[in-house]
Amino acid sequence: TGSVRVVAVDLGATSGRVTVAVVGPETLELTEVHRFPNGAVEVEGSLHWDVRALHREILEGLRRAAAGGPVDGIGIDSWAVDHGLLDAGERLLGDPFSYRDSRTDGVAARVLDTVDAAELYALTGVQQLPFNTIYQLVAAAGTPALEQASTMLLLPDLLGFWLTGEIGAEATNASTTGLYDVRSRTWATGLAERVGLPSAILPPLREAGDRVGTLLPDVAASVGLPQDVPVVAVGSHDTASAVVAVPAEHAHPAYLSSGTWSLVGLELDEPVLTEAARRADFTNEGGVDGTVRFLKNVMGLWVLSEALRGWALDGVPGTDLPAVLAAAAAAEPLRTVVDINDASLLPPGTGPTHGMPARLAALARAAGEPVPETPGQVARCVLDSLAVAYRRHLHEAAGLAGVTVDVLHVVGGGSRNDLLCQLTADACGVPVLAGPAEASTLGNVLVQARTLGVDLPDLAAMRALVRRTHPLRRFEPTGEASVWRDVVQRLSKI
Ligand code: LFR
Repeated sequence: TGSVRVVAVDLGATSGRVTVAVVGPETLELTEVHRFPNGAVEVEGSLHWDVRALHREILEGLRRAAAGGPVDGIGIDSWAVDHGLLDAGERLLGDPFSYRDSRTDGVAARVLDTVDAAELYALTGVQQLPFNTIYQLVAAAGTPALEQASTMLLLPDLLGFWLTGEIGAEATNASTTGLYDVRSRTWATGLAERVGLPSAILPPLREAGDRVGTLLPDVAASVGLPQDVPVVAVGSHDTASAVVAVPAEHAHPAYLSSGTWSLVGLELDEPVLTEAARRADFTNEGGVDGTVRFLKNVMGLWVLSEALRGWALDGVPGTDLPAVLAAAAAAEPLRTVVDINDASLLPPGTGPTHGMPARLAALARAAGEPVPETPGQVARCVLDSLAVAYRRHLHEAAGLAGVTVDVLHVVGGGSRNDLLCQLTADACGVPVLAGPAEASTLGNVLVQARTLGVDLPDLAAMRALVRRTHPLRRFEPTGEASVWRDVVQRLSKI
């Protein structure tokens, strides 16, 4: 096959995108055909995703893609861990919860009373995040939804099911659930049963690159595509797809996938399941082609975007993103540094006590740091604190895996943020190669193209194509490395 025309659906926590891509051995062209806002919806005190609205937007995107020419394949990726439950008749039982919902508070601690943390890590290799699917499902114990559930589908698999009628779980995303055996690459069914979950709800696994199925007749008719268009399983965890498109030249690249979350780490061949890795709370998520994404979840640009949302609601002048970033660039460097991974920053919130600026002020006060007052100071505090976290975790990852890092690839929307890229280079003490911004979509279409017969045999070939077609921007480290060393120390005393 020379080249193919495929559709990528890439769903993020704040927006979704449908993109048409022409992919060939020397071609990688993207055209975004549909973009729509997304966000968790609060219903009776709980945070949910409106997955039926997402389905409708996917259909709209497919319609627009179909209007522009033939479609050879469709792939879906989204954020991880969240899921829907289907009953025996394959109907969705309630609206899927958002991972930022508070119902999982305290659940991990309860599970860790039953299963030893070291044993859990040896089996699953994942970071302790309160919203890991295992904890979400344990939180649902005794609810009608879980009692009636016959299948659990992660969100990209649920949306793919609505296109094809096929049930399954793509492995990169399954690896984030905390119910997946990182070494055998199968569901950890014994673990599920031990924590009181019905392991029968875990659907058959599929690998990125497998064909999911073809379009259901009514779906095909409604979007104007033939029924035989295949839906291809891509790295359905958005971070897995983003890592596919890291334009690295060498094995074991260091990357920062920068968006709502900042995922900082390395691509490895084998998981690192040592006690040191567990204590450092690193995750070993599954990558495309059997690779391991050895990384740390950092709270990310979520903190800034949630602050921006609050300022907009309060009508604070001069707080659009460009204005706030300009003010941050002009603000005093490293004035306030906080632990950006503090659990208090996870839930959404606005207003004088629950807003991000108020929560950052509370962290600053507790740490004896000056409280950020202006929007520019708040944004600078977030960016400086992110950069400090990247430094720390990049060094940890390199040490734990025994890998030397001489360049850091920054991909995802955050790679467009010049100030953050420069601070990242300064903090980490290595050059930053920024781009591509649309990494998840690129990884999605590259894997589809290979399945459909395009000559892109492995990750190296896919990355070489990204390098040939997407210019990167380079940020050299500036300033004194000792400054950042001292800040890491200042932070670790807190
Ligand atoms: C990024 C991401 C992270 C995952 C978080 C929650 O979009 O997928 O990798 O930990 O969202 O699902």
